[in-house]
Amino acid sequence: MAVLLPKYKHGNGMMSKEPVPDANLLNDTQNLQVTVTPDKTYLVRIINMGAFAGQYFWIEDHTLTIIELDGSYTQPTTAEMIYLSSGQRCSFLLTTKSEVGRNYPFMASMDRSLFMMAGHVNANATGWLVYDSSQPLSSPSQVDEYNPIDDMTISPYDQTPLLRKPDQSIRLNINMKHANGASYYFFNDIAYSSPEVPTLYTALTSGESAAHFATYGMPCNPWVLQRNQVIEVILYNRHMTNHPVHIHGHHFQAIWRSEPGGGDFPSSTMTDDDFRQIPVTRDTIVVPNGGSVVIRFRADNPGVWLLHCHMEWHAETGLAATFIEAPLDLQQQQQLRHITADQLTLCTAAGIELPHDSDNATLEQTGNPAAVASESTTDRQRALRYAD
Ligand SMILES: [Cu+2]
Repeated sequence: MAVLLPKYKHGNGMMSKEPVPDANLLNDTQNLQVTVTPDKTYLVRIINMGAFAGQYFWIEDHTLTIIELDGSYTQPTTAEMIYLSSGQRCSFLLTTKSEVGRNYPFMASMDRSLFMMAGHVNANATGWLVYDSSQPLSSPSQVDEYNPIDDMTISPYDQTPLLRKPDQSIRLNINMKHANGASYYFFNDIAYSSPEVPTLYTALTSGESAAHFATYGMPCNPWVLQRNQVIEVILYNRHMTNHPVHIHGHHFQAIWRSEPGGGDFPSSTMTDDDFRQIPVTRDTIVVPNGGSVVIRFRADNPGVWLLHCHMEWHAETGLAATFIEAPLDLQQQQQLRHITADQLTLCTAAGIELPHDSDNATLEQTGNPAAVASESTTDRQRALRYAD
């Protein structure tokens, strides 16, 4: 990533075409063998830890019983195939067959519709459930089409009903552009860039100003959320491929999703009665190309949380926004008086310049904004310019 990212960002013939993986891997290998015994139920946890490609996954002649998505337990739901975008997770129960006598392949197949760059790709990784090591490892059968279960149809284990009547509705348009030889991804025409003062410290040190979005500067695409309100985010994907959008700090309800190419969410004609009444709960959702998705969550977790595309290339070139949730409550909770040594280590690792005078590394919650970075151009100064 560190080698490829500058090339991706600045062209070099790639024209923001994401590097295509050379090969697919299961547990860092190919031809993975998992020994199983008959008549037994296994819990299988699976994560797409890749930076870019979505994955189809299935086990030949076996049914998966999904019980968890992205850390949120679900009603047991059977599926023949699942799709995991980068960053998505799933747990399923797998009951093995009674008879022994052959072994069964399982497959992970990369979603090649995402690939803009031509070239040879070994998109499939095969492994085997090994019932009998004396038997051959047969080749997987061809599939005619990918037909994974629609995650929107899966309901949460606790049957939490739809969060109705959102207090705040946030619209985010996904798009990308080339400019000056570089490529950028946008939510609402803003390509995220990291503020000079980390947003958390701005929230903790700017007193009542922390409750105003302009305090944070537009480059971090800030949205201030009020405590315990129902927040709705409508994601419009104006781009030609899908984007898996992930939020920190919450599981959300995914209450509506269009088909690919399905256009904008018809907000003027939809009411709460038109949504799934017990919607799927997860933290990463695929927003289809040329389509849209509606998610909701309750702002009950004060903090500074990123919402971003889980494809690393896009997150790195701007597809991120910052939710500053209940910042005044956060100030009360954190009672942060000093930047700890741990945090200073993080700053150093992130290349954030520290004040020369160590006394300046003290945060006082006096209502005096941006206490840690009074020099140079600060996030707050940018914000004030914006406010003008
Ligand atoms: Cu993306």
